[in-house]
Amino acid sequence: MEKIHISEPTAHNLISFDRPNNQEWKEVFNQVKYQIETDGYCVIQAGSTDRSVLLELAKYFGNPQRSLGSDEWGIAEVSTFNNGNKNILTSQNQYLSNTAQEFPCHTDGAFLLGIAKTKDGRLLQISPPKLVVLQMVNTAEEGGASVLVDSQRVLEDALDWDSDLVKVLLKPCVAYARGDQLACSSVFERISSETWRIRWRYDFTTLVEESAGDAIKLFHSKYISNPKYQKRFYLQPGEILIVDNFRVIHGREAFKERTEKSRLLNVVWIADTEKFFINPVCQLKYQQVYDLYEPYTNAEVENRKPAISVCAGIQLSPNRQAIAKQLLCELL
Ligand SMILES: O=C(O)CCC(=O)C(=O)O
Ligand SMILES: [Fe+2]
Repeated sequence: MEKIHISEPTAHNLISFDRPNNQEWKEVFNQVKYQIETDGYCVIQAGSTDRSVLLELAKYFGNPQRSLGSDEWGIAEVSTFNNGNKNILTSQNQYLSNTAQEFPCHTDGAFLLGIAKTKDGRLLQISPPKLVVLQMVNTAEEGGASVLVDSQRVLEDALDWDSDLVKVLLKPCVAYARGDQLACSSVFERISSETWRIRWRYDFTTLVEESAGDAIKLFHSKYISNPKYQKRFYLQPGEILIVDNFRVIHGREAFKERTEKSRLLNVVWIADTEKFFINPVCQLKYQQVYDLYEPYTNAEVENRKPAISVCAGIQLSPNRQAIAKQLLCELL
């Protein structure tokens, strides 16, 4: 049995394990939790590209959330060969993940804000996943590096230098639209008294109020696409990247395929804490819109492991926290 260790600081936070026993799993997962809460992401060297390893690991962190592109377990394949969801979105080229083009930094599920009916008849809020777990199976011949931007660092600097810009980013002036999904939101949103989160895409799905267009462009050019905030690294086969989807935005560079096999990642979303809705006058009726969100309800999980609860989202230092709260008040 290999000893579990966190390697010397490399391009990324690498934690390795080799089929640990129960006690060691616990130790590994506490390290993983610590890394995600400190840096917003971590990379685990799993030594296997097996889907079962990904699912096994993902289940520790919460409920896998299905999506239009996933299977019943919540695994979505990211590859240029993936036409698993031969629906209208694929034919309209709405899935950047399944091309060899650059996929600009984004949070997954940015366009999600809805309600679905669960199997037991309850109304579940559908929103972006809390964690995104990506398992590299086959690398590209060239390119395809992962790109991460920690929006906590970005927000800290923007609060120090560009408070007028942050004010726009706290306003509900953006929308992300894809197919029949549309989420109207702010870029940064307060999710608890001390925690914030980002929702971000900057491509054909992004819509912004006319008056805020310049601010969003500035935010992208000065912060998100500034190399100072970007971490780039190549995931190796068997490595699993876990990203706090409320804090770290991720993307990948364009790539060139190998002739013999295409680049392939398996991706699992871990759902946010469940939130249910009721009809206060007890007159619940079927609504078509629930069906649109049904594909995003949680996967059924067998042999659930005790969950490791990771605190996701952006945490600010007390003085910046106070500035952000003040800016939010000024919007009202
Ligand atoms: O291809 C990658 O490395 C990442 C893909 C991705 O971010 C996505 O499919 O949402
Ligand atoms: Fe993604």
